[in-house]
Amino acid sequence: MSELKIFLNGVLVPAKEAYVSVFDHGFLYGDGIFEGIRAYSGRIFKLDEHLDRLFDSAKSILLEIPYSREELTEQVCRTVRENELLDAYIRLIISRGPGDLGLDPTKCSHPSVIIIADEIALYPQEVYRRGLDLAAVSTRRPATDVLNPAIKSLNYLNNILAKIEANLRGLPEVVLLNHQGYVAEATADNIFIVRRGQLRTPPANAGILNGITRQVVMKLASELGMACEEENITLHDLYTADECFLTGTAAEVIPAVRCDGRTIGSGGAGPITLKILKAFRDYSRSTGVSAYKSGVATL
Ligand code: PXG
Repeated sequence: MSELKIFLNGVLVPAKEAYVSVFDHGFLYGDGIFEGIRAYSGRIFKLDEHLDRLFDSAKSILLEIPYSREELTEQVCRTVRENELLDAYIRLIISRGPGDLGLDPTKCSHPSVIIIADEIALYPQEVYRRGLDLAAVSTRRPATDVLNPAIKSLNYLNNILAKIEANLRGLPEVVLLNHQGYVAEATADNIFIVRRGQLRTPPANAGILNGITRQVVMKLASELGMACEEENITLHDLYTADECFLTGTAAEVIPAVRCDGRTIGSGGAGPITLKILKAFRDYSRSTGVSAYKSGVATL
């Protein structure tokens, strides 16, 4: 494949020339925000919802995105198009931009805007049949009044610390509790359990990122006639659930069959999980903003 082109502050540049300054506060302090978005067959899934969350994250950290929603939509499409991608993972990043060596964000007058569209690395298909083995780790999600996980910021050290625990245990994913000790989410995925036919997921304010996949799954479940409660989940609830699955842009809907040595339900991908996974796959491949129908980029 030809070299990737990266959108960098208004220009598509070859990947080997796509650099930001060492004074960028995204690099110095993790001061910035991002979205991870997926395209299926050239159509960008839930782009509006991702842009809603991006603009909310920006507002929360008092970062002014130097493009309108319409311009960002067009530039995301253009980046996919120019790289001739159909199934893609898109990373949209807005950092505070270059400043000085102090923390003060007002010294950064030009946010850096980056769009990377590339092929996507997926979990092997057999994991969707066999299911994940999880563990609850000691790293907690920060309390919403400390660093709200609802902000999709470039500061992912909390999640990375949990990922390090996962790596040390040889596990692909782990569960983080929130500051109250309830189950919050995985390192880059939300969590659902099923008990007696009912779905349950932690509430959006329980110290989680309110995932777009999570929201789609809740809607699909209700359309399938399944109730989904947003309610606190304890580790006991997780261990004794009939089924468990994780949701996220990359993973979609992935079964989890063990946690901390406890077998969840039958120990295999459960029937409700598989029904939701199928509904999600059908839906995600039948909707989205076409990257190939947009007009000429106008920046
Ligand atoms: N929780 C966290 C902490 C996340 O970062 C999700 C849940 C799921 O949200 P969506 O909107 O995708 O359903 C995320 C997002 C990757 C990667 O490379 C994925 C995320 C974040 C960073 C990297 O797979 N997931």
